[in-house]
Amino acid sequence: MREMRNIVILTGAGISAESGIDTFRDAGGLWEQHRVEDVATPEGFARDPDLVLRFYDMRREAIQTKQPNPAHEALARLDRDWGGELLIVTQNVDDLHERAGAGRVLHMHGTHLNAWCTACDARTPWTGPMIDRPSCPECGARSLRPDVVWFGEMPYEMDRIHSALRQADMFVSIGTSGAVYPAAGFVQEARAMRVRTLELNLEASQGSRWFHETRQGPASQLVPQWVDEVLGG
Ligand code: BJW
Repeated sequence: MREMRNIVILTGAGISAESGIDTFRDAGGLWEQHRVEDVATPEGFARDPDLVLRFYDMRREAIQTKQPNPAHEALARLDRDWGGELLIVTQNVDDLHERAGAGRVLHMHGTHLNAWCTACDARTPWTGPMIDRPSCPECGARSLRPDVVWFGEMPYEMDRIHSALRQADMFVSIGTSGAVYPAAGFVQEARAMRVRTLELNLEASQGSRWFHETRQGPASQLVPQWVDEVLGG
């Protein structure tokens, strides 16, 4: 096995589940309560913007009441203490990695806490509601939408992610179902470059068979254990 210097971590909704944030595809998850086509596509937004803005206003308000859990804290500790390269690629639109103290974080599906103006393309930090069509602080247009990536839209910073995967010695996937591309394909991309791969998830995911090693259990237990192993050498 090659020496481990560069680590790429992919996180999904499962890492925030124990902080009280709903996942998408688990029993009782967001997609049981809402139709994906209605709330997570540009077409749904064009059809019924009020429905979509209310859905995101509710979630934006909720995440601000949640706290990072031991899994976020362990990754923040890894970020602080790991001397090699590290990139935490999160599909999550919450800010719990950052609030736990992690700095090397990339939000490939955007963030709840930004507004994106479709008139002038500005991104502005945003914690309040959008349902009343507030003006863009940059250009004044009432054209704000949540700065999140919907189905059919291109995830953010894909070049940076591919480049990190090419240079990685280890790829670790935490709390994601492996149902959504391109993130679901990162493990195969890593395998093609002979990168060691590890999955930490509550249960078998759609992508489990691609990983060299899979461990099953809650992220709040598995992630601190794995970080201890890595930092302990
Ligand atoms: C725990 C736990 C605990 C629970 N501890 N674990 C056919 C084939 C291949 C691809 C496609 C296709 N048709 C269409 C596509 C592309 C499409 C896609 O993948 N569709 C699939 C449904 C098949 N992808 C896209 O459109 C993407 N863009 C794209 O491909 O661009 C290229 C392109 C563009 C234009 C033209 C041509 C090409 C964009 C995807 C955007 C996804 N957006 C969302 C919403 C973001 C905003 C929001 O939050 O509302 O992102 S959907 C939703 O799913 C969200 C998540 O980030 C994403 C992934 O979900 P995640 O994180 O995996 O959550 P869950 O709930 O699925 O899983 C949770 C897991 O945690 C479970 O496994 C649990 O067991 C586990 N767990 N508790 C540890 N305590």
